[in-house]
Amino acid sequence: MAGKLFLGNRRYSSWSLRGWLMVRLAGLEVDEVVIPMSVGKTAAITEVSPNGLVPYLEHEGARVWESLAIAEYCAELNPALWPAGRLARAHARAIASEMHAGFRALRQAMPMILGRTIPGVGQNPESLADIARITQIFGNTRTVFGAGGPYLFGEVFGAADAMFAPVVARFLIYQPELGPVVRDYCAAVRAHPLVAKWYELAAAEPDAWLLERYESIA
Ligand SMILES: N[C@@H](CCC(=O)N[C@@H](CS)C(=O)NCC(=O)O)C(=O)O
Repeated sequence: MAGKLFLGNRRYSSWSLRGWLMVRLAGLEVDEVVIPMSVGKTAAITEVSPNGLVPYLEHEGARVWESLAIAEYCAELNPALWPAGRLARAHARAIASEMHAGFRALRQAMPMILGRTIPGVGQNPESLADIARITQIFGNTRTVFGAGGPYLFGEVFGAADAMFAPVVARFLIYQPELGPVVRDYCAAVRAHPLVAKWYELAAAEPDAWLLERYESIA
């Protein structure tokens, strides 16, 4: 193997899902090291990762942390992670950056807990404002760039889709009111073979990794 990809456990680690999708889309041959997360800082993550966070990638001498940097590294090896046209590529980078930098209210109110369905939980004015902006992004991107396939930029599931995959997971868990375009996009992302594989691996994680803090949300 050409390196290692450090991840948090799949049930909860939304940023790890992004990094893992990038690495798998680029076809990097790396060992996966899954670290069960604690509430607060996880000592085993702090020990291995330069910024104390996962995902963290070591590949052929490169050390890459931050999911967006992992996306760019992977796109150097497989340029199809970003769409081909200049305008589409600019838009993809803009929405991926907006995701990386923002939507804190949504992320805090609706943590990713794969395998749960808790409709209506987590809705407050701030999280609903984030959802409104995200659905605007999905709708606008699909309309302008999405012809020819079910993903944001059409046929190819790329880095922008990977950045938003954990948001799709949250929409499926918390089921806020969504229009048909967004519902169809969510279904397409959930059905993507890599996303399906992540859910499968999450479901196989040991019960000892469950955290009361998340599991008690109802
Ligand atoms: N900005 C970072 C965020 C990464 C992040 O917050 N990861 C969480 C897990 S989803 C983490 O490592 N938390 C620290 C811990 O659990 O100790 C990125 O884009 O990769």
